[in-house]
Amino acid sequence: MRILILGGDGYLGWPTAMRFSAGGHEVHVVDNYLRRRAHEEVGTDTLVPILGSLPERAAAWKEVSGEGIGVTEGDLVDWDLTADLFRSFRPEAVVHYGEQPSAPYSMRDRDHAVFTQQNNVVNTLNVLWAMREFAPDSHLVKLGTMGEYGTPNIDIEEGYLDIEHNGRKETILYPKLPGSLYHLSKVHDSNNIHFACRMWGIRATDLNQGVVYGIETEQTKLDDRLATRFDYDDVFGTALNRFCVQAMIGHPLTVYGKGGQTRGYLNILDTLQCVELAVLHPAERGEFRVFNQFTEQFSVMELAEIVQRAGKEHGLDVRIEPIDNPRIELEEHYYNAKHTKLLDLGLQPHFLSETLVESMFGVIERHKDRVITGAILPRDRWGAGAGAPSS
Ligand code: NAD
Ligand code: USQ
Repeated sequence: MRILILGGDGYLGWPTAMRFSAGGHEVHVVDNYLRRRAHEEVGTDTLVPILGSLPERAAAWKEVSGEGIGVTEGDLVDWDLTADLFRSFRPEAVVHYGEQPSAPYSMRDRDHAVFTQQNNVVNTLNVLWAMREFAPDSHLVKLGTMGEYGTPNIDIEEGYLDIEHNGRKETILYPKLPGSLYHLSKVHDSNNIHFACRMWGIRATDLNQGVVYGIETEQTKLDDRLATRFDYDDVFGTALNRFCVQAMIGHPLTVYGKGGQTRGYLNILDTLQCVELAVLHPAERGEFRVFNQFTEQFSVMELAEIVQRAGKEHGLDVRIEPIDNPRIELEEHYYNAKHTKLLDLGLQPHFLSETLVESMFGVIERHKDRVITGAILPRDRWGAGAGAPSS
């Protein structure tokens, strides 16, 4: 299959590209290195070193595997670039990771909020338009987020909700109550994609993904030059990845507030598996399919305790020291999100265990001299917060 991977230089995009390439698909990646520039801007860097550009990464992959990955270095907000890309490559599947993915970055100030929404919403709109014009039968597999739903006081369904109102029934898109302007950009994307499916018959799968953890995949392990980025900082690092690095350098685990914030989590190996399942089982013409992509739910405090126990096994003395929550979010809430559709397609989950955390410690230990300690504690706050609910 011809597979176009948008955001192919990222944490998830690069290992996805190698996995599809290893599976015999024709793969082309696009990236404008926004993520690398944003790290420079906030004074942080990936813990695990990565090669300097996509052409270098593709050359290393060719050397190791014998397979080619095509590369375009450019911005999907640029319509001419996006149009040329779709016209020439004519993808059968489009895997869209290419957005600004950090909630704290989007909440820094007005400029970062506007940038995040413009970058994410406009580039996705360009992609939809390019599909309509140049690849109308292709299938969009778009990375959305579980955070689109927020933390409602009822069960979270997979995309849609059946309602009865004044005696009549309807199926509607599940109501969204996201907690950051980044998460909200994903809601806008979902609405635009739904529109494109209804109006133009685009095929789309919105993968509402939980928080990802993990460092290695089958292909990244083949050679140090094939590593993917691994971030632990306050702006781009995600909870479990951060806690593992903190444990390794002897920093108390930064549980925000009461630590009751519950989210869906998944291993990077399962991200790759889920995206592959979605690509190999495309949506119908005009269908807007939504899958909740995670394998387990944890509260932040539960995650911290798992890391603490794994640390003990590894000979580390790990302390948990809750700090003021820089975000405005509920710290104790109901959370029960459905996630059966990917399992129905054949997902074989890799569950979180202390052994797995210990294996992450191994990689982190090799690179711990690279940790920038000034980038551990949160620097961005959600705003004035006066009167804002925190529990
Ligand atoms: P990432 O930042 O490492 O990857 C995204 C890539 O897209 C980056 O390399 C970036 O340079 C590129 N990009 C951004 N805007 C672009 C543009 N306008 N043109 C071209 N390239 C552009 O992030 P990630 O962690 O790999 O996440 C990938 C996707 O999955 C994102 O859409 C994110 O919102 C979503 N997601 C991630 C997680 C997670 O825990 N990592 C969880 C749920 C959803
Ligand atoms: N948290 C802490 N301590 C930390 C870091 C985070 O307690 O040191 C808490 C946060 O307050 C939040 C939870 O852990 O309640 C998750 O935070 P996170 O930074 O790991 O994840 P989040 O900001 O939600 O964003 C990440 C990715 C984003 C993706 C999202 C999936 O960066 O791209 O969309 O996970 S989800 O959370 O399901 O929306």
